[in-house]
Amino acid sequence: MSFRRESRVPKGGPDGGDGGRGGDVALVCDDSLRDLQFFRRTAHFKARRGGHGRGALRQGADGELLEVRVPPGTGALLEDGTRHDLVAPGQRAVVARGGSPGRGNKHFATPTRQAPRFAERGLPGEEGWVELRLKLLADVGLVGLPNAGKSSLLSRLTRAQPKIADYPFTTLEPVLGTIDADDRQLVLADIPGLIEGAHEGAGLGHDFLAHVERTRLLVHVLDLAPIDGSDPVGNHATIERELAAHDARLAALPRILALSKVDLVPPADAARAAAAWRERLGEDVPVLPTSSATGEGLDDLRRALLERVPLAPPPEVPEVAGLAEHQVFRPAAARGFQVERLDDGRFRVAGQGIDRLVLRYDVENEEAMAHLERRLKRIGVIQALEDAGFAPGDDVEIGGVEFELDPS
Ligand SMILES: Nc1nc2c(ncn2[C@@H]2O[C@H](COP(=O)(O)OP(=O)(O)OP(=O)(O)O)[C@@H](O)[C@H]2O)c(=O)[nH]1
Ligand SMILES: [Mg+2]
Repeated sequence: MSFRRESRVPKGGPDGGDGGRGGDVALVCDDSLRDLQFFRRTAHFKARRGGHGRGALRQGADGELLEVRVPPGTGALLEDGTRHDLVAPGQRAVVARGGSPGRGNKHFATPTRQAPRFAERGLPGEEGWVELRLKLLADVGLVGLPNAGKSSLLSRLTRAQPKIADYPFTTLEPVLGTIDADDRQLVLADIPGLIEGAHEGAGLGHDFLAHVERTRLLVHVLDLAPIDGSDPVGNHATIERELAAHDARLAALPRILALSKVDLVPPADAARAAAAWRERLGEDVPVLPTSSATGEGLDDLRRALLERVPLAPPPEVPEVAGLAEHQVFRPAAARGFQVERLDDGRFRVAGQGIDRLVLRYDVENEEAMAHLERRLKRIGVIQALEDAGFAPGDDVEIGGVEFELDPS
């Protein structure tokens, strides 16, 4: 509430500006994220309130939008049942609207009330719990023969704890782990070992080749000294053949060759083997000697993964992209209201729209009350109260606020 005050204008009119709208809280899909770990530590998010309106019709600033970043594949379920699927980077979904602003006293000036000494209050914004669920898509697939050391690598590169044992087919289902870098995350999938004929259903690997289909890079894990005495060159060819036979797209994915268990062979042999593989595969495929036992080569592998996996939108999702943004569901403000006579003689009016109306005004302010009473009369609330036995001066409760209603 404000009045114009200037030396040349002795009786300036009302000039209180409107308040600013409260800030919204929105989820934003961010392709540098891969998991929801952040929300273990932080569960409350609050946007800023709008600024107060001020004199000279200055409007209060709108509260800033608060953006909460989530990884691609996040589904958000709101308390009212609204669902948002955040799949495409940059996609945004407002999950809580800021409160609507109150209008300044200028707005309430009429020919008969030229100096309104009240203004509207802003309303509280929406609040509630949002359930986040993530459908994880792997960026990197670890492929190789059974017992090659894939799960061991996953356990050293990420916090995942897959089962590891000295027999083939230890891993029965894909296990995912996340590598955290400063500015992004990567999801690694440990795939059950592939064997010859996997693309036709042999072994366990078959069912899981589908999981690597959507990755962006494969790490071929190759045991330098297999216990069965088999030849690494032949083993490598077997896996590559299975990948190609399953899907041409898989065969075309970029590769890293991780020579595993180098601690088991003399260093000179390991170096010779690595050189031979580099020769064989050419410069497009990095060849990295690694050991999950000693940690050798693991930093190099981590670095190579972060370098080589492109930051790009996950495949096969864009049609839905525009959807969630427009999918915001607003229950129509309930228009009806009910009048109830309480045992102690008070009256209670219930209705969402009416509650919001009453919250707008200061019941201690007589002018504001007179204005509110006129509005209640126009909506039909006073009539309904009278039908229920109300007499001017009785106490009324609306929206949790109790006051004496005395419409003249
Ligand atoms: N010495 C040594 N042993 C290793 C290394 N990596 C894995 N192993 C051993 O090799 C065996 C197989 O390892 P896993 O990580 O379970 O192999 P995998 O490729 O996941 O096997 P499947 O799940 O059966 O396909 C286990 O006994 C591991 O302890 C390594 O770097 N050095
Ligand atoms: Mg395994």
